[in-house]
Amino acid sequence: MKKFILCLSFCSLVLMGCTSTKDEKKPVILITGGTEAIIVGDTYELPSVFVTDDIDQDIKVNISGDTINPLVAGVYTIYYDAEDKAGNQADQKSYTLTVYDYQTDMDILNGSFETGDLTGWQIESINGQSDAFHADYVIDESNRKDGTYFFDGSETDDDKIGALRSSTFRLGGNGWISFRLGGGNDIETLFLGIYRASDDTLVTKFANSNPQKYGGNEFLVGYKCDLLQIEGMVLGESYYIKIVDQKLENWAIIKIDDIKTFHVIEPISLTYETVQGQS
Ligand SMILES: [Ca+2]
Ligand SMILES: [Ca+2]
Ligand SMILES: [Ca+2]
Repeated sequence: MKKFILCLSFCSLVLMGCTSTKDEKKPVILITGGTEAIIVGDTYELPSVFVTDDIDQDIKVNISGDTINPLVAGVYTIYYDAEDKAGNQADQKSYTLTVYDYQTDMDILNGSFETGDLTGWQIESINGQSDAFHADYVIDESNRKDGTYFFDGSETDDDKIGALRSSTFRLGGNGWISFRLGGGNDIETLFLGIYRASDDTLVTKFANSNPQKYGGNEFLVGYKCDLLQIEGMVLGESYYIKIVDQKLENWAIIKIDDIKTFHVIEPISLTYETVQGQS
């Protein structure tokens, strides 16, 4: 009798073993890295692709989708599939590379003031005055700047007014803009405006909305905005930037640096905080 019981236990163990070796779990595909976006002609890296499975080793990855041509602008997507020996299919993964066209007129001239003067910029008058802006106010003092130089309106007095107009740019890339502003915060009288070139209409504007971020108005603060989320801003259309100072007292100056109107990936949040434009 004892032998019979032992045999039953052994047989059921074998049966349980058989059941647990049946492969019902699908493999898992992991992709890491890979360049997100480039300019036509740039190099890029494909992502690393790994497959893991509960039972099978060395599962092959099947690759399908687009053939990337970094010399032709476009959105390229590659798909990754895998199957274990039992026929379980992994969830499909994909990788997308966007190749952007770039022309020099997609960015403004001297947006970081690295010429050390106002090359590429035009001083304009407001009510016959333009004293808020002068090439001498492009300085190389210490600040939270980009490169060596930035424009510092505090080189003159609060009660000076005027405007500074950039070269025209054609909106391209992923549509993001980034810039650094310091000085006063007043969206009505002291701002960075974006104007449509065809009719000189103010489309959107930004103030130094977080002037205390680094402990005082004197420090430049980085901002970024997805212009394609703003009504009236479309890829391919031409715009220009105008820095306007109509403010007369109480931190009535503006500091500017690092204006970039062409990006292929979103500017990093560590340096540039996201802001919404105001109309
Ligand atoms: Ca499996
Ligand atoms: Ca600069
Ligand atoms: Ca002023």
